[in-house]
Amino acid sequence: MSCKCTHLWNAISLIAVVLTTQGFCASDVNNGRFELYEFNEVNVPTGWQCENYTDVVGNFIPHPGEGGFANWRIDTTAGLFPFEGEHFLVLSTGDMPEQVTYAKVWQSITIDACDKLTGVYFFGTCDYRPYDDFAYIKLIPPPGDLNLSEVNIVQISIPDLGDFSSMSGWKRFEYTFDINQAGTYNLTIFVGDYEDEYWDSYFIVDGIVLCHDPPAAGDLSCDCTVNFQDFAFLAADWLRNCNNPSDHNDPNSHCLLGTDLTGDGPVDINDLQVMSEYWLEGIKEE
Ligand SMILES: [Ca+2]
Ligand SMILES: [Ca+2]
Ligand SMILES: [Ca+2]
Repeated sequence: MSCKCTHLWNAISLIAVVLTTQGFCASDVNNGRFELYEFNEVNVPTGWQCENYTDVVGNFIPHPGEGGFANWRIDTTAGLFPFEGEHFLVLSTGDMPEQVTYAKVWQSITIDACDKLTGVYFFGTCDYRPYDDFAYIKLIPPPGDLNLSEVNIVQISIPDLGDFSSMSGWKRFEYTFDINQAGTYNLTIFVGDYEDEYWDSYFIVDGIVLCHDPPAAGDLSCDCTVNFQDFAFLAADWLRNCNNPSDHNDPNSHCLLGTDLTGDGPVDINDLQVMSEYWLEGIKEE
């Protein structure tokens, strides 16, 4: 092989390594932050397969044709803003009587043991009980894969909130996988009508990442590490009591992100102690 060819071969090998590395990275959540979208009739999120009403927006205000949002806990005039970046995903069950009773997005992801899936969600409804519209985030094994079981990450429905009501803001979720759960799944985000086809419910998500070697606690901002961004959430809630409904449901609190790390109610020195134990642990995922 001539010298020139050797250089060429080395270059091809390098490209192969890069492609292999990128192939590995592709097993992470693709556009889980919903910053990329296709301009269309609605803004379909790049990297996800979609069915029915899906939208990528920078601000969300409920817009029912019927039903109402009298008991929503956010300021429905200002609406909801992104948890991170400039955009997030909105799924809706749809409104007037129609064939459509659900919306969903999904993509294939590969999980390793000890990975942590984290992100934030918001659920709000213009419907009422007992028409218990519901939403979930699940990992669903591909058809025919009998070795893996479904993994429930988030489940919520109208009885969790009350009629014509919503959460008070973004709520953080996290799920750490064990070795028996390692494998390839469809990461599925879904909202559905229950019993009838009337009136909107909305399921809204942002900031979904799969963390490798994550800190065990303290990452409130869903970026796989613990730093001043997380401390800012905790400091803003200082001496609140997240077991107190008025704090828990205050749109200005971050209790839903888990600022009460010890789970005893107050956000205090004990929570700061937990955060400091994991300070700067984890690798920031891009
Ligand atoms: Ca975002
Ligand atoms: Ca963080
Ligand atoms: Ca606490």
